[in-house]
Amino acid sequence: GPRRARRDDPGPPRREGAEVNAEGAAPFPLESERVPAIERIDLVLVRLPFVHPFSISSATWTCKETYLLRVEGGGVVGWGECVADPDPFYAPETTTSVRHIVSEFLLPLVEPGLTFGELDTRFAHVRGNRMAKATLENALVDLAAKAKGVPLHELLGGTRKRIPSGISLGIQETPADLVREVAAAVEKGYHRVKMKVKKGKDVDYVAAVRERFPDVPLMVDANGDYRLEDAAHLARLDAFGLTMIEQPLSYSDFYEHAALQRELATPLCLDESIHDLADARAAIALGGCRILNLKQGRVGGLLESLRILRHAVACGVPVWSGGMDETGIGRAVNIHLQTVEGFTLPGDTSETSRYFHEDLVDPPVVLDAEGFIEVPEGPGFGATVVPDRLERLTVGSERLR
Ligand code: OSB
Ligand code: MG
Repeated sequence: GPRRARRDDPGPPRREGAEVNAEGAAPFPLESERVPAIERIDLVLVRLPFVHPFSISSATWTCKETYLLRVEGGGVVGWGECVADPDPFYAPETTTSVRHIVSEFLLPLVEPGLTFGELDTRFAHVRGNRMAKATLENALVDLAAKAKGVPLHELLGGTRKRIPSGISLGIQETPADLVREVAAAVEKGYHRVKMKVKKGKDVDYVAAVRERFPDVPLMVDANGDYRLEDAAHLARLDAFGLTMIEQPLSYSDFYEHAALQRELATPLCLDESIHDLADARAAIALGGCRILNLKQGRVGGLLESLRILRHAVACGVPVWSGGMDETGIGRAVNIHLQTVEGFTLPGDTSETSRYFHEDLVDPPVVLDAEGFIEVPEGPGFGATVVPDRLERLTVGSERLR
């Protein structure tokens, strides 16, 4: 018969002896890296206009507005990009809540010399707020990598030299507009196309794309626009050979996704429902998450991402990296993470030129002739923040320490 993936929960990987972390599992190398000395910390609010407005079922964004956390120490500068938006239309956290949580609750927990494992334990006292945690963790991990003079992926144990690129297309005015966008993406060499859908802009749009591109790896993302009562309608998508349906139901639900999955042949993928390892374990065990969209900026950063990745791999659940329309800083972090074994599907990491005329960093992310992105080999996240661009795109900044 067909090979059946293991989706039952194997529990935390138990080990004996000295090489065991707080969960009783094999420690990740990142857990024993140390937070370097820090001389100065700044929070910088940036705003970058998008090349085109980006629409999902619950929001339209015309620019990327977010915080960058800048940490300076030992003659190097680490950067962390926040994935929260100014609004709570994708996730409950906002740029303002991130500023509050980072400055009032997380920063006071940071001490040079702590390991990232110890820092993570301290951060656990602050509930949720995983985007805030990722912002700070990313900046400190970047600083640690730069202090050692190694690329970020080295601290993660990543080995791939290039990663396959996928694209996420926003909701379009008409099916014809969407087909034009898909044609351009296929021409560019993207390894798979994701299209945003919502009620009333779904089956006809998918049908139009499939008619023109019968074989392109294709998926949809609803950002929670449907209800369980829409199961029969969503089952119409089974005819189109989609690789997955991402987040059809609520951002706060696992149970109904599991019920919906029983009505559909197409695998369901969860995005905004998954905030941490416990969520991933519950969603997978319930049967509502056959594929996992892992956004490191949404789950508290790189260490929690490695835990989620390990668990999903143990359950036979394919993982891919989502994106949050990041600037070159967050985009680079996502690229480094995707060098780790277990990312078996192309991510939502696209070329810089798709998002911005001008990014904060150099060099931009570009696709090679086969639709892959080369992994930067410089220290830390591996690109350079260009001072005059940063100055032009900054709308405010404050010194935190
Ligand atoms: O749901 O994956 C999503 C962008 C912003 C908020 C939510 C999502 C997205 C994307 C775009 O799909 C991913 C990217 O191109 O970075
Ligand atoms: Mg999504």
